[in-house]
Amino acid sequence: MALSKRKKRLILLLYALSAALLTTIVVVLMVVLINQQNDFRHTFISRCEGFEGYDCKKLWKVFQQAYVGKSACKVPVEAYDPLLAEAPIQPACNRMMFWSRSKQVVHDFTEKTDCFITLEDTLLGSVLDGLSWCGKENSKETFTNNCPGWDECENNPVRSFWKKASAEYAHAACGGVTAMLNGSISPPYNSSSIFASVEVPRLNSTRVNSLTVVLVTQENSVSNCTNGSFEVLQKDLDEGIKYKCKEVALSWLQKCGSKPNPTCGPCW
Ligand code: DVN
Repeated sequence: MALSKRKKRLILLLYALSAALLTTIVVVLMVVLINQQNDFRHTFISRCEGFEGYDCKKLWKVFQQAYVGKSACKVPVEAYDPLLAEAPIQPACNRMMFWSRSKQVVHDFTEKTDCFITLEDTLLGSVLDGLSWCGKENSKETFTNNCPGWDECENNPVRSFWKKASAEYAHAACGGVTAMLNGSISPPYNSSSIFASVEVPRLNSTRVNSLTVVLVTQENSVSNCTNGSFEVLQKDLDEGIKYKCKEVALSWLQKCGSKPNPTCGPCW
């Protein structure tokens, strides 16, 4: 039966409304995506400008070349070679701190004085700390959502960056270095961690003379300096680097770390 004119008009109106709604959704998503990309770029540039002597806009371009237009699981560590060449890690002999499964504790401790630095205090470590990013094939955009998780694939943009930066940080290490590890887990030295798999093997005895492990303990601690994984650590360590381990209570660390320490007297 032929549709009445009224019904035809109603169907056309519904089509028009659906098209308008779809267009609105696409536009809103585009605006959100553009804002997220701009926010990420703005965060990168403004954090970078907190460090003197760097061309932050150039650094942004070099950074993007590592992952933009690439599948988010096909960004190898080497993709960041130009970035680390543009902003190399500056050695800070006797002050370089490594860590593993203790990110909050170590940064709470190091941020209060100039006695120690971590990778996250360097230009690139600071600019990208806590951020997530990726690209995709045939796109010139930086995405910050729906990127692969840390363990989702080996060659994801974030994990490859931290492996590259960690390798360079360890390569630059000199003098006596320190590693703050977590006594509340076992093993405290985990061979699959970045510290064990990337950084320890790159501590070079021609530049590094000692490694002090600061094992942070609490009431629930399950590990101490006799933990078997520290035997593995000593085997992994370049010959000639003196090793020692200190068990330090978190409460003492928080107390000692919060006092002014102009001479950087030891807390352990
Ligand atoms: O020495 C430090 C420092 O130099 C750093 O660059 O590498 C060393 C720490 O890496 P790690 O030994 O692998 O220690 P973690 O605590 O296992 O992992 C360090 C960070 O990698 C974590 O803090 C995670 O970053 P995030 O999410 O806190 O910004 C990330 N990470 C490691 N394993 C992860 C993971 N993120 C998600 N899922 C995982 N399984």
